[in-house]
Amino acid sequence: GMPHPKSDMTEFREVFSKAKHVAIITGAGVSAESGLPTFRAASGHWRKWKTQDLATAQAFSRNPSRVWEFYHYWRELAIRAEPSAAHRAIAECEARLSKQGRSVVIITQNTDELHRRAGSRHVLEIHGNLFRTRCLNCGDVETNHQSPICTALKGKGDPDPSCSDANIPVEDLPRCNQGGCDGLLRPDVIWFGETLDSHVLTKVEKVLDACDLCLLVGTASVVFPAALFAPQVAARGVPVAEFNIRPRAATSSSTYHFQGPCATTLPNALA
Ligand code: BJW
Ligand code: ZN
Repeated sequence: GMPHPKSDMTEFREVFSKAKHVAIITGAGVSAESGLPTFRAASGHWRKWKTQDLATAQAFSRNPSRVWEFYHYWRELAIRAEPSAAHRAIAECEARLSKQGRSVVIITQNTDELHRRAGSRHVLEIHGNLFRTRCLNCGDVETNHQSPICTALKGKGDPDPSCSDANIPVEDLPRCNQGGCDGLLRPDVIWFGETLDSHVLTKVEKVLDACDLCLLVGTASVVFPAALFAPQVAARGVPVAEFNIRPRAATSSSTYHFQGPCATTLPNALA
């Protein structure tokens, strides 16, 4: 069977000190200590729905107002949040290693921009970005940090299960302002059933193929294709170090597992 992952920090730091190309795969757990709820925890529910009920094109076409309320809530949370000690440790590690001719690339499933705001330079956002919109009519993609993104969403998006839908008329939801298009905008994130951007995936493949150390931070590793990235690296015999509050999984392909909040474990590991 699979060997159990080790939790030997001294040995990890030895491996880390020799690594030239570090790939860091992150998930919602890295933003948990910035106050953003993770997806698969009880706190990850919005009203009476799970992410799987809201983060789909079907949900959006059935009820764009509800889905926009959900994303408005997320955007407001993310705008107010500050990068955690985990984001900062990753950014400082990249800055330090790059001066030594070593590379760090962050492959994040998060859409909250907190890695960039912490100062990380090489970030591949595989599930898109909360602060970009895409027009359903003309396909135009825009960066948008306006909050609220439209007047009708002001004060909406309360996650409490007792809250009812705002039922915003579709013409009052975010609309495209490209030369008279006026198409309905959607958040430029990757929903279930949608394929990841092939240009981003090509870059991810290069990073995974080139890395000689991989960190897996704060992700449940249940969403595909991201769940395959660390096992793919491990299959080449490259060490994978997992940082998660949950206990190590018997099925884990990681070489190292450091249990605990990553805002505590990472700064120590990457110092
Ligand atoms: C801490 C911590 C602390 C907490 N310190 N740790 C069956 C088999 C294979 C595939 C499929 C299947 N059925 C369906 C699929 C496909 C589907 C999929 O994988 N579904 C699974 C649920 C089974 N995947 C897709 O649809 C993807 N596309 C695709 O596959 O295209 C090809 C295709 C097309 C058509 C049909 C089939 C295939 C696209 C997936 C897009 C996911 N998008 C979301 C929403 C993004 C927008 C938004 O932000 O709203 O991305 S879903 C959501 O999950 C979000 C996240 O990025 C993603 C990953 O979650 P993450 O980061 O792992 O968070 P959590 O909450 O799950 O875990 C947090 C972890 O942190 C936990 O482990 C905690 O313990 C830990 N933690 N605090 C350290 N302080
Ligand atoms: Zn348009």
